[in-house]
Amino acid sequence: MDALTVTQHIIEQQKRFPDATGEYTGLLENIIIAAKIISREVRKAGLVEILGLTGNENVQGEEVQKLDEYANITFSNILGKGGHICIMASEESENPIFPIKGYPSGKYVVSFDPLDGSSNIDVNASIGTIFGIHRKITDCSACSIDDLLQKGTDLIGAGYIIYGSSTIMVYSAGYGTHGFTLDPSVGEFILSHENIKTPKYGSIYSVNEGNYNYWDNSIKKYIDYLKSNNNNLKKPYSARYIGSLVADFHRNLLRGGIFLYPKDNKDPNKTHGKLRLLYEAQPLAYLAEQSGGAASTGTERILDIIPTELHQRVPLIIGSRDDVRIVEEFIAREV
Ligand code: P6P
Repeated sequence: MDALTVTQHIIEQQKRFPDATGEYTGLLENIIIAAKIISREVRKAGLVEILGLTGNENVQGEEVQKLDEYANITFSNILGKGGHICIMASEESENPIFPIKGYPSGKYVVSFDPLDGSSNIDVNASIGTIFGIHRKITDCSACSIDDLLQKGTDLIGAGYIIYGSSTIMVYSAGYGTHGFTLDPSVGEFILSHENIKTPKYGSIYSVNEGNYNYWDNSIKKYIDYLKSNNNNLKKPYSARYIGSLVADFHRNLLRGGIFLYPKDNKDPNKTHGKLRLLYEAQPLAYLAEQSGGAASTGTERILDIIPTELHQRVPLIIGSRDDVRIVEEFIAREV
């Protein structure tokens, strides 16, 4: 197979649109450059004083790691100067982010989590960047939060970069999901996982069982079912939970399985689940469906949700299509 870079792949896909201006390709190039810079810093984090905490808290009330502050600034600056966006949302920023003063505005809207799983940085577990791309829907002179609060079915692209044993960018523009592995010796993302398809059911489940006592009965019954011999496999599923959404999602995307972060009544911030809709659940749901999988709150398709707040949280049940369906059946029975 010829080594195909992510840029060549995007240009190939752009040929589907004869009237394409190249702006979308330009935006993706900005994201790719930001990903390479963040990857470089993640790789050397243990060697320079950017491990540890900044002493600040983000809009979520979570301690901000130096590396995720760096990732947020890198992503915001490169896209904010690139001329392709008119507004952005970041997990690390309470308010929307606009193009940097003196730089042009564009026709795209990007929501991103600059470095998800950052609590794993100091223990060298895989972490990741997640992004979703919409077109603006308001007059650019009045770009507003309405451009950000769009449904996942209106996404025109989404992806993540996982900083693990290697740095891999997984991306879709609506024509399948494809993975590209960064070759540091040439500084290019090379096509390594073409047209990813998730098995329709898996043998892995990913959930923080420490919350078991705080879940709804339907989720408790479902996890008990997975651990029994009475499930669809006729043997217990295997538990795999890294505590880093991108890492858990990436494994299940390739191998099949189910990831759950349901709502729980342990923490008032998690009565709607812990994970955020705009820059975590939506982009990953888009990729899951592009790969033949599914993503739901348990009662509603993630991509159908109309966002109402920038940082709103949702329960997330995502992965193999048949596994997600079974969770929904358990929930429906309890209603
Ligand atoms: P818990 C990381 O902080 C994160 O946002 C996701 O990456 C991850 O899936 C989840 O939280 C882990 O949360 O409550 O299991 O530690």
